[in-house]
Amino acid sequence: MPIKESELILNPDGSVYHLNLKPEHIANTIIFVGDPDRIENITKHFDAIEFETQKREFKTQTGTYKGKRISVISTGIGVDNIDIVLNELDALVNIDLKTREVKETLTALNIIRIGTSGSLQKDIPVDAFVMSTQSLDLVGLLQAYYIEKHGNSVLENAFIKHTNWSNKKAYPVVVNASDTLIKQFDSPKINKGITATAGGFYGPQGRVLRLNLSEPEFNSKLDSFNYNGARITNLEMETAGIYGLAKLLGHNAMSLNAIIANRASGTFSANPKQTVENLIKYTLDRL
Ligand code: R1P
Repeated sequence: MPIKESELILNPDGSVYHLNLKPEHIANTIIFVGDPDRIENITKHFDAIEFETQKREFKTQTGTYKGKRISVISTGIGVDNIDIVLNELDALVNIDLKTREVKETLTALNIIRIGTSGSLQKDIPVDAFVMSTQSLDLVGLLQAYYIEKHGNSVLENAFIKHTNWSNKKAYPVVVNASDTLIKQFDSPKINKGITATAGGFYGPQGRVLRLNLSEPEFNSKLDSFNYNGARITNLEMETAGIYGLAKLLGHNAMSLNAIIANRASGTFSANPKQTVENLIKYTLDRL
């Protein structure tokens, strides 16, 4: 059955609705960033750029780095955008946009996020890097999708017990990064841990400006969680959505975080741009 026009929306030129992309515009290796302005900081290292487009916060540049074809896409902020980006990228490779039928042979994309994030642990200071070996969905995006078996139920159960998780909140799903991409981007100088993905920047990450929190002790519950050495290293707003949807759709994903704030010590990087630049070079060196 062809997918209806209201469900898979295409622009008049045949590109997918939000990303403005056609299948020939993207590489199989894709770097995600949040901020559209971060794209040039990556592609300035490229041999050449062959294609560029932007609609809203979704900007794409595709080119080659040391001969390897790579697309860099900005996702904006939050897992609501990740839902759009992952579904539309998957449509570009796995749905025939002319017949609107799912292809018989599916393609797996390699997705690497280069993001900024706040550390929850004193020993992971500002300007450090964190590789998200797993991600914890605090938002509930994944609950819109049918999941036969959750990612890592032992960790999920341990987290629910440790935090005395209210069953009025979305179930906290834990999803693993791609083992292949973990190996490719690992090094002694990178920290590793569980990245928690929140549904907002202030209250949902325990920040208090003028509003009181419903659960003031939430961040200390996160940073004190430890299950056989597995601990929550950092908080941001996209990784669990990327890992969950990549897993469900059959893509490989891995997220690297430039730590620009340390929530445990209350500090912020003196030069966040340089930290992000360092992480970009770290990532490109291993591509
Ligand atoms: C919040 O300032 C934004 O920064 C972090 C968060 O996940 C959120 O998107 O990541 P990016 O710098 O990649 O956007």
